[in-house]
Amino acid sequence: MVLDTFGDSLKKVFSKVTGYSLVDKEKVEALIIELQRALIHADVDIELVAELSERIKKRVLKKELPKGMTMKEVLVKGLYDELVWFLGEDKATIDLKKQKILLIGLFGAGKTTASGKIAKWFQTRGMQTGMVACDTYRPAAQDQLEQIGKRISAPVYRDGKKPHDIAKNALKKSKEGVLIFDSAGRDALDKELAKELKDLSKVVKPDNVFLVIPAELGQDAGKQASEFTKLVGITGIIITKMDGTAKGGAALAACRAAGASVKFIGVGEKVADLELYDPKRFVGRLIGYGDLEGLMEKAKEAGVDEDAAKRMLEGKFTMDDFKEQLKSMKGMGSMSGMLDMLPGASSAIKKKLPAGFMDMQEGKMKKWEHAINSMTKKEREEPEMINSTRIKRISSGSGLKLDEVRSLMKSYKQIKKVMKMTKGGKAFKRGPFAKIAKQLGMGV
Ligand SMILES: Nc1nc2c(ncn2[C@@H]2O[C@H](COP(=O)(O)OP(=O)(O)OP(=O)(O)O)[C@@H](O)[C@H]2O)c(=O)[nH]1
Ligand SMILES: [Mg+2]
Repeated sequence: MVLDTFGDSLKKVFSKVTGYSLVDKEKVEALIIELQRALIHADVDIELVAELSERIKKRVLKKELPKGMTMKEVLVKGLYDELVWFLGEDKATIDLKKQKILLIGLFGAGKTTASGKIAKWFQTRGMQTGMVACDTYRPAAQDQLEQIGKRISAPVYRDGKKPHDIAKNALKKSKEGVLIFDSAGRDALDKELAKELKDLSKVVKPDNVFLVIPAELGQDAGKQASEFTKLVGITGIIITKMDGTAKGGAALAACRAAGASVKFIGVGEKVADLELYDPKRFVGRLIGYGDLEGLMEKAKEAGVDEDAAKRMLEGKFTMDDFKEQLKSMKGMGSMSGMLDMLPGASSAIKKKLPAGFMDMQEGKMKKWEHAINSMTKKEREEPEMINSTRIKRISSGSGLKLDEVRSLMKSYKQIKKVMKMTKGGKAFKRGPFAKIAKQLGMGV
């Protein structure tokens, strides 16, 4: 299936990984292949894709996992962090001080539009801003800038014949703290354009030279960034038209790889459609999560408690494990998730579960949790010791009827039996359960 956008395919990769119960080496490798496909489809340079894959593998497939983290959590965090790194790592910053900004780039990149957007950006941060129309190459260019100036109430300077004359006059006349110089484009960075920009730069002495690149350039953005850096020098990049292409991610990654920092992204045609570039925010938006915390929560929800899985494999199933299962069932059937990992669980074993267990009502679950909380530590660890006297005490301690505590005990025993059925059986030698056992260092 061909996916429409980079974001859609990344969302698919992340929703797959957050949905996993347990993660093993094979799953990590399969997932990286899927990510590679998504990146290459979005025009990311193959070498960069390989580099990113290696970084993720190195981080996730380590012998020792960070303390307190499951492999799945390491994978989710690793994917997120490495993608952020891939797309630029740090949030861009722009000093809110008096400055001259020169915008350069090829034909139609979005320079004139970006001039207005940046002017607006500084205005909304309380700074007076003017624009200078240095594009004498395209006939209507100065009128275009003047119209934008009118819309945002910013003066536009255009007196003079040659670009550097216009710049000189503007520098004499203007009083605004921030001056933005719009320059002419060409089909390519030829000698003529390079000379024009150098001359302009000599007069303006800009604090910032921003190269404007349209996102649809994809991986070629990197080449352009290097070329301009070499011939005229830049202090940052503005990637425009991020709203209209799936190649924006590729353009961002290519710029980072070329050592250039992306300062702004243009996300529409209007003057307000400009954002200071923040890779974390960008990745968050691509994968549909505001932040890493939200993503990790989601990953935990569908995950399996590896300690509990280990105890299950050892045939142990305490009242605390039972309580954990009850809790996670509230979130969305992790009990069935766990049982799904047991071969044959779907039919034979599930039939042996207490009636209605898989879709137990919240009210009953809460009551059972209260009852378990009323048990002593020893009772929770060895529920077999709970006799009728203890049941009476638990009942009065938790406010449950005697019958309700008895039904809890009955369900617990039935489930424990199911857990035991898997131990020593075929389940251990083949199928996904065996894989989990191996991953937990308990291979048989
Ligand atoms: N969708 C979208 N369109 C944009 C964006 N930025 C610019 N455009 C459009 O791209 C076209 C070219 O923009 P300009 O600002 O004129 O580009 P330029 O680099 O000044 O072009 P030249 O002066 O001819 O070299 C215009 O139609 C803009 O409306 C953006 O972020 N999103
Ligand atoms: Mg222009």
